[in-house]
Amino acid sequence: WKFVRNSIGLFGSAVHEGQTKTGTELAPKALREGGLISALYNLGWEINDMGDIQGKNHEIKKFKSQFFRNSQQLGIINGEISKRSFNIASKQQFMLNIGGDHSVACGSIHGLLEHYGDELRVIWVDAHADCNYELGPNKNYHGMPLGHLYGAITDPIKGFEWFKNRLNTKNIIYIGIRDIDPMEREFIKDHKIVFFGMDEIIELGIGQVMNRILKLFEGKPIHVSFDVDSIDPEFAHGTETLVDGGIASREVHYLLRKLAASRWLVGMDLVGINPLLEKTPELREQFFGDFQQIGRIQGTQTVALGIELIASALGRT
Ligand code: 5AB
Ligand code: MN
Ligand code: MN
Ligand code: MN
Repeated sequence: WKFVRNSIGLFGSAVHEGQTKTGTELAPKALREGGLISALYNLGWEINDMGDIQGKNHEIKKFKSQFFRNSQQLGIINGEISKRSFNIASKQQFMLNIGGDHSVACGSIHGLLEHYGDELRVIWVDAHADCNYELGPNKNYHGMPLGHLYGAITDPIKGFEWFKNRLNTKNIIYIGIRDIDPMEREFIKDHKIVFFGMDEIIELGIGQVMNRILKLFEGKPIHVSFDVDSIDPEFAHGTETLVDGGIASREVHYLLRKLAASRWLVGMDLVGINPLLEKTPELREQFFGDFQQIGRIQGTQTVALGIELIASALGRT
């Protein structure tokens, strides 16, 4: 693989349909208005901005035979994401997918698998394992994209007719997980999936964790799927599934800088930011969708942190 890249293929996945709260669909706009593009430009990247995929444009009024909540709609959206991700990878560009909830990682990873095949390695940074199947506990697809990519969901799902690539469980490593459902726990154990939970991060230190990961994935194209709920709520509270006892902000920056320095990083999802959850109900009501106002007033810390994290992953030292 030719790892030297000078341009980024970027798109937003304005999607909240993988769970029940609205707000994650506003994150691409918030990150753009917060200065994402100029931050990347200042790092010397050429940027091919493809704009945002709007979940709501695919609204299908009647969900007759849905497998999980909004399954048909998520199938159509992820099909589009997969196509974009594949095209970006084919052009030797860095694939940057701005979510949205974590349901959008199905498409981005599927598209990268199309190009890199079994060589692709995935680092999943998250408080959760996101590998439920058979509906999981909540029927929410944001907790299932990996279950789907691992091939554990075998039912054909309307909207997902394009879905064919599988992610080998040997080719993924989890970092930061600390809230796992029984079905996921069994699956991870049965498939001996490598993970560094919070205990391992504390015991080994993030430096040793990254050494081990980079040794295991040496010379392979790596994609990082980054859910902001991996971070301790102290630093990132604008997300819907807060789990206490998470990774510190300085440690996730280090993790991403290490990946950037390896030069093997070929893609990133940044998911889970919900700008509305940082606001008081009154402010949310008053300034719904108006990020310039919201940004001026208060509390876009998680959006700002998101921009910083992407910069770390894209070579800021
Ligand atoms: B996230 C839970 N495991 O399946 C489920 O935020 C939570 O993308 C999933 O990591 C969290 O509903 C999904 C309980
Ligand atoms: Mn997740
Ligand atoms: Mn999560
Ligand atoms: Mn979450």
